[in-house]
Amino acid sequence: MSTIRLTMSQALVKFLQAQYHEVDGKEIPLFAGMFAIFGHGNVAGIGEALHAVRNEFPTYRAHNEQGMALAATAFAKQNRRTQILACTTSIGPGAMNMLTAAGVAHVNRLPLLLLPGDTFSTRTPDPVLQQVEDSANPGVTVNDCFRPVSRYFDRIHRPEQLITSLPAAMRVLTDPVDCGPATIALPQDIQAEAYDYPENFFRKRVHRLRRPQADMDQLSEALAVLRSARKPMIIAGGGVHYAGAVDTLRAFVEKHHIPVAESQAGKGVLPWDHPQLLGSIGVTGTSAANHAAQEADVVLAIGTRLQDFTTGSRTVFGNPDVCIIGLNVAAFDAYKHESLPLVADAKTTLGVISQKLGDWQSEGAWQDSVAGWIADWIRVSDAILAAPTSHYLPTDANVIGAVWRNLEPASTVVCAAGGLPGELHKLWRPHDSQGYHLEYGFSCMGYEIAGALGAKMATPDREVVVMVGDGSYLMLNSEIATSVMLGYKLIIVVLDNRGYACINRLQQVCGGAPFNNLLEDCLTVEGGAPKTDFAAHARAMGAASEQVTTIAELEQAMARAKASPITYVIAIDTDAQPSTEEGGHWWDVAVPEVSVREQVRTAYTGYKTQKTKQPY
Ligand SMILES: Cc1ncc(C[n+]2csc(CCOP(=O)(O)OP(=O)(O)O)c2C)c(N)n1
Ligand SMILES: [Mg+2]
Repeated sequence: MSTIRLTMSQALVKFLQAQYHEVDGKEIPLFAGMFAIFGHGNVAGIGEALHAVRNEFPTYRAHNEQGMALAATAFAKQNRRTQILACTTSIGPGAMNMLTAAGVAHVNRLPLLLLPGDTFSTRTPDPVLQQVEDSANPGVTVNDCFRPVSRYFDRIHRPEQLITSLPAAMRVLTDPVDCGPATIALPQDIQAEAYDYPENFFRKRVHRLRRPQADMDQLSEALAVLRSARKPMIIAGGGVHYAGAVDTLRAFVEKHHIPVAESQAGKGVLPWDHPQLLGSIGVTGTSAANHAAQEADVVLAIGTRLQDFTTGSRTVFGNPDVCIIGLNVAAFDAYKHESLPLVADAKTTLGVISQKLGDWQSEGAWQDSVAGWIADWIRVSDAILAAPTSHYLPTDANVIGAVWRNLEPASTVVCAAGGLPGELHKLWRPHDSQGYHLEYGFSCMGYEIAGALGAKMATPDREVVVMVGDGSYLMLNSEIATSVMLGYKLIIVVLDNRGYACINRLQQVCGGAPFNNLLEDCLTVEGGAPKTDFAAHARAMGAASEQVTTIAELEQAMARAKASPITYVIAIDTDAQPSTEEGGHWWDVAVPEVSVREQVRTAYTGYKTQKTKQPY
């Protein structure tokens, strides 16, 4: 057996370079490079290995470990899990900064390879800088925090462990069911240790998407239910995108006339003006989708986790005899909500179902109702998105309308937290399947700008537009500097309503007093919190920027932003109070059972009434 003597770090990087993904018949590198913030615990080992291959395997220097790992997560989401950016950090705080991003990738089932440095395996110099000592368990390090948010976790105590560990990590990263973060903690002494690796370990490996076929019994049961359906609908989730089933779904609904509602992750499966598209469903749903859900007798839920926002905390379906068919590659999801499970790949299975259904279509009367609801919603949302005629403080919806009107079809909007995700879910109108990029599994503040960087790296030819609240911007904005440095141009629209407006609204719906959300309701020095100059802040990081006050000014600024070769930030003051009232659905947020506040007691009475609508 011929061998090659390499450090563990050199072997790791060489292995990553030998991984390929077959996508649409073409082989592309599985790893597009690595984000790295060096420090104690990775600069000497991994740092040296990355430098040696810097011309063929790019290393990207970010500004915040959470930011870079969020960018890597978004990169994988935007390219539909076909390519990955790995992330390496130093030990201690550098490693722990990636924890939140691991949670994001875990919830959203996105491939993310995390390579945090770790303390010495030999322990000879212990305790080292940044080592959290566990007095009872010397084997525990901060990297153990990654276990619950990783789909694969390992710590490399011997260089030869890579030979079994890395292929196992690749399985998780490329598997449609187990997909999520793989964390491989790398003690710094082992990173630098050499070993005679078999050459064969570095052979080219081509990964392909596994497409499990449906079980025959599950398939026949699902077909029987579908054929008996009078008022069927589909809920499309992110799995439709990840299975590459967008075209198949479109052909399916055009043939069988089944309307489609979308979860946050599913939005974009059909262009916004498709005649079968009901739009968003659930808490942030359109009136069309939620009407359909109230009446549907069969719901084909495809590639969705059926989280509470999608199902209105299990109350969006109004028909007591509704049957949900859970078409999902993950049995875990397919069996949720007492669904009839159909555990299989979405693309293949939709094709099979369509063939077996022949020319079966949903009932004409149902199709007519659906068409009416869709037309109503388009009329209503046209009015909401239209340019305002008076000069009041703009709303989120006004800004969304202006941004959308001024973009080319090949644009992607990115968002994650605040009031905007709900507004975008209802109102954004994607022209194609990559037009809408929402992280709403974790709804992680700070994902917006970092995630947009990752999305832009995945699809550099698209205009990537971030819509971000003042709260999320202030939480994590440092990857603006990375976007400028790397030449990945973003358009960032900051909606400054001076605080956590959506939580302020939620607080009051629950009977709470306005408290600690809007800056005016927070403890501050005399005179209140300072007004943040977002345009100046972004300029300080090298972006171009401007502040606008009206929607008309925003529309003009969008033209300058599109023409800008560098990241362009537009800040606009918005009204913290209104959100789109049309559409929407109840959401289960626990209200205090006893309180000195009358408003809370009233809210609790309403809450108890709503709770009775849940099945159990
Ligand atoms: C990391 C993180 N911390 C806290 C929250 C809870 N949270 C959700 S939205 C929000 C406020 C967001 O404020 P902003 O970005 O200004 O948007 P707005 O609500 O004003 O539209 C908070 C605190 C979260 N989703 N993520
Ligand atoms: Mg805000």
